Amino acid sequence: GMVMVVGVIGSQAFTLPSPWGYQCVNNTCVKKLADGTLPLATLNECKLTCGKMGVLWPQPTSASLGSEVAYFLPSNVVLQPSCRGEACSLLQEAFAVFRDNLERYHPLYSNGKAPWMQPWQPDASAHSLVVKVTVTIPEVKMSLDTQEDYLLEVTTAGGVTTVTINANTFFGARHALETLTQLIEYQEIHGLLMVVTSASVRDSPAFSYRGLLLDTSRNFISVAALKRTLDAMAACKLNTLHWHITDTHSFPLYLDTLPNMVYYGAYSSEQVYFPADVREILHYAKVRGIRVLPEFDAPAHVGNGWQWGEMQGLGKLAEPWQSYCVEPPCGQLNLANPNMYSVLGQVYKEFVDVFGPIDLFHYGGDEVNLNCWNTTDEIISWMTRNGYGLHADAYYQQWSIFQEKSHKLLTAANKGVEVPGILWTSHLTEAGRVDRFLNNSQYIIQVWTTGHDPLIAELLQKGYRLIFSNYDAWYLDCGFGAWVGEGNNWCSPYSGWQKVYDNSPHQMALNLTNSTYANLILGGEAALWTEQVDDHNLDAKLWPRGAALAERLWTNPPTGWKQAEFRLIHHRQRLVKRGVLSERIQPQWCHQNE
Ligand code: CP6
Repeated sequence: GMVMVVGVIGSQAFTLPSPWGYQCVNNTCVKKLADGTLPLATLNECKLTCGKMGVLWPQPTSASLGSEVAYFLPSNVVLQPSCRGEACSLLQEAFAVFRDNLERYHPLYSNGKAPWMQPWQPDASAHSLVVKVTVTIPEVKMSLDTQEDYLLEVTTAGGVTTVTINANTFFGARHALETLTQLIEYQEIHGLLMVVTSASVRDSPAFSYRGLLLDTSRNFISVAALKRTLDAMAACKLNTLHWHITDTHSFPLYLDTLPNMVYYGAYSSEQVYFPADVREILHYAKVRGIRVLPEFDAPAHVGNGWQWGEMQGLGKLAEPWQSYCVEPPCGQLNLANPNMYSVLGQVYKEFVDVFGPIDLFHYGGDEVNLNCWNTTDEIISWMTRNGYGLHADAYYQQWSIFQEKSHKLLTAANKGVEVPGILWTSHLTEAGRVDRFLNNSQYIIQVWTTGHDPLIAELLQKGYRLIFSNYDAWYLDCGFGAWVGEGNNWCSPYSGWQKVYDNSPHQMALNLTNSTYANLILGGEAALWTEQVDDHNLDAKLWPRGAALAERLWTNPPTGWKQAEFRLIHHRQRLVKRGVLSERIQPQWCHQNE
């Protein structure tokens, strides 16, 4: 094709093909080669960013953006904080993350300076960005009542663009920095970053619980991959990483006083989270506005890790496994083992030591299979000896007592401080049974089962708070049985990002969420069960679908996926720039031609 010589680096001439030479001027790509100096882009490359300032995700409550931009370098950004206590130190850290993200958007930092790039214009590169942040509350604790709202104003005068952020909490301020990141783009014309010169954003989330579940038992997920997940969650203002840390398959958490758990339960000595790893993850998450919610799933979904000494005799490895559990290997805690509760209490103590002090805990409590208990001789004779009977409800009653005891043990482990516990929907929470088997509306119920209309109405009437994770919309894995070789060989249900986006907690709560019940709907969570996932495909499973969830839970717009598609395509590029291997949504052509 036709080429022309456009410049020299050192002694080496380089050439660019002639279609290059586009610049973004007034939000349009125009060909500009007149003066023979460059920056240059192809038309396609120019279109990637031109006219795309202020594409926000999740969409704020209200935003008005000016149409002018100012140019600056990442090094010309300063923070002017007004805060007290822990909020101040975290703000400094969050600001460093913000700066780091800007640098990732800038090719000088990621790729080195492109040879054809124009020298920075001193006036433009000297333009500075002053970020004034006011946080009123000094304490930094993410709870279900944490105020995450913020105000963000951008004004420009005399070569200085001033960003004013006001928030009650560190978390609100951090979200504002995330929004600010989205008011900044890299502009090839100058090799500088550009920021909108005027903006006003008022923002607060529709739901206080906006979660992602990650299972690290079926397959191990590395600390690096967990951090990458937190980076992406932060970009989307998701605030809860629900860590389904253990299950029947493996026990990857090292407990100081119960090292047998990983000796028997970890897949390998490499696939272990040590307390220092957990603390690092907790802090990394906090700086990014995320609470890490630990789950210790029991009395079902236990197994590997518990086979030692006094804990032997749990579970049921009889065949066919389908008679004893939903997924092999089967395992449930042995209610008749006198050592079980003392070990369980110690497990809670260790969880609280590394995660604590905790203010929210997930007990699991799903998918108990009575056959596992009522075919185990030791348990049958214990039931008989104690006069409990052997009918199904007698076993449910013992499970219910197990749950009550678990709650007491956890409270004791948490130095007597009682915290709300989350339970999956199960036989204990069923319509018409919840009074008998649970009867404590302090529990928060995570609804993963669907099609139980009477259940949701009853739970709301009885004052239970709910988190929605309906498997037909918000499970990010492959659904029932896809991992069992002899079972399904299809991936169903599979939710595309559009389906994730178009479902809402209000719909999932059967639109019962009028003024009476609205405050009982805490939010929602997408679940990634990892039977078929590890570090290598984690990002593609989570993103961009996790981003679709995030806008549903933060903004809860009345509109559907079609209206969101263009913005999501753009937001996906931001995730990629943060090192997240998100799936693509459309050919790049679609990104350019909006
Ligand atoms: N593991 C645990 C699972 C599931 C649940 N709990 C699950 C159930 C059905 C589907 C996908 C996942 N693998 N501990 C249910 C809450 Cl379709």
